[in-house]
Amino acid sequence: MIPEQRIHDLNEAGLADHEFRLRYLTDLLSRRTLDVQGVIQQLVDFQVAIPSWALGTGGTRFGRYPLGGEPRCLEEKIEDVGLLNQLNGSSNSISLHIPWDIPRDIPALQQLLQEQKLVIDSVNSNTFQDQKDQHYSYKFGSLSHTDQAVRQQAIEHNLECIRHGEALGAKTLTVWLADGSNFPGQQHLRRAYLRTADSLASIYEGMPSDWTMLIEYKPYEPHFYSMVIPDWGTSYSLCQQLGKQAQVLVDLGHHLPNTNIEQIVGRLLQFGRLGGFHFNGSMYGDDDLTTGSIKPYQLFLIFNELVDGARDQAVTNAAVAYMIDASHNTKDPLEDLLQSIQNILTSYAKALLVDREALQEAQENNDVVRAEELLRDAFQTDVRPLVAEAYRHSGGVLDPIAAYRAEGIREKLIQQRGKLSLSTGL
Ligand code: AFD
Ligand code: MN
Ligand code: MN
Repeated sequence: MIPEQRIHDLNEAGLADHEFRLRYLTDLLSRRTLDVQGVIQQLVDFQVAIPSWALGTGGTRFGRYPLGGEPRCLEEKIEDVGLLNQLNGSSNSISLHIPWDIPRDIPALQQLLQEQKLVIDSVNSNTFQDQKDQHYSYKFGSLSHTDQAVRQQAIEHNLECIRHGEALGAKTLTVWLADGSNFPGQQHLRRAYLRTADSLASIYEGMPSDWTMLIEYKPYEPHFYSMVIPDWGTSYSLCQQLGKQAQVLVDLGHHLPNTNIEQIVGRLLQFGRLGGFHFNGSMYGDDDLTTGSIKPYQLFLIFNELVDGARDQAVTNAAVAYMIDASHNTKDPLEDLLQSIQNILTSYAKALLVDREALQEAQENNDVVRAEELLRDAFQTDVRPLVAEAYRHSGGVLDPIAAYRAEGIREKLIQQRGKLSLSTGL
C-alpha cells in the first residue's frame, strides 16, 4: 500500500492544472444546467471488478513474455488489485477463477480483503481444461458432454466453485462454457444444447437463493465450427428456462465483426436479463486488447444504452456486474488495467453528459442529424478532469499511471517476487 501522505504529495504537482481544467469544464457544463457534481459522484460510485487471471502477462499459444513480479498466489493477486484500487478508487473487487484461486486460509484471506478494502466479485468455473487429478477429460465437452459421468463431474466443479465463493462472501457464479465442436457432424447441435440446459439446471438448483448465475456466450474459440453457447440469444434462452437468478453476461470480445453490441445491451436491459459485462478491446480475436483502444465510440454507445436504461422507469434490470476481461500480452498488466479503467470511466462520463430530453425530441421528430450530433457532442467533450476528480474524491491519485511509474511499483514487485515469478491464469 502507498502511504496516504505520498498519495497527497503525488497529487500536489498536478493540482493547479487539474483545478484549472476542472473549473473550465464545470462552468461550461453548468451553462447547460448539468449537475456536474452529480456526474462526478456517479463516477466515484462506479466500480469495475478485476479478474485474478489478468494480473500476469498473457500470451498466445506461440509464446509469452513475462515482465516479472507477477503475483504468485491468491494473496498477492489481492494485493495487486488493492493497489489499483488505491490509485483510482474504481476497482474494489476481484473475481476468482477455480481451480487457480482455491482459497486456503479463509480467515486470513478475509482479513487481507478487509485491509485492502476489497470484496470478492464473482467466482468463475473452469471446464475448458483438464486438471491433473481429474477423472474424466473435457476434450469433447463438459456440461454438454454425451457421457452423463463427464457432465456430472463438470456440474460438481461448478458447485464446488459456489462453495469456495460462499466462504469468501461472493454471490455470483460466472459460467463461460467452452464446449463446442470443430467439424460438421461431430456434435448433434440440438442435443448438445439440451444436455447443457439440463446440466445448468442442476447447478442452478444447488445455488443459494441470493446468488446469481451469469452465462457468458462466445461465437468461436476454443472451437471453430460450433460453440454450444455462441450468442446472446442462446444465453438468454437458457436463462429464461433456469429462472430469475440467471442472467446474460456480455463480453465485448465475444462478437463477430461489426456486431451492434449496444443494441444487444439495450435488448437485454429491456428484458431484464443483463447481468454482467466483460470489458476488453478486440481487433480480430477475443479479449486481446485494452478496452476502448480500438473502438472508443462503440464503448461510449454501450454506456449510452446503460445510462439511458438506468434512467428509464420501465427498465427493471437488476444492477449489472462490471469486470475487465482482457489479456495483457505486451503491456505491464497493471498499467493496462489502469488504462482500461480510465477508458471505461471516460466513456461512462461522456454518456452521462448526453442531453437525453433533446435526444428524445430529435428521435421523435426523426431529426437524424440533430440526434447524432447530440451524441457526438457528448463524445467529443474532454471529460478527463471529471474522471481525475472522481479518482481524487475516492482517495486516489489524479494520474494513476504516472503515479504507478513514479512509485516504481513494477520494480518493487520484481524485487519482492522475483523476475521469474509467474501468475496463474489465461
Ligand atoms: C476466456 C473466455 C471468457 C472468460 C474467461 C474466463 O474467452 O472471456 O470470461 O476465459 O473464464 O477468456
Ligand atoms: Mn469473458
Ligand atoms: Mn474472452
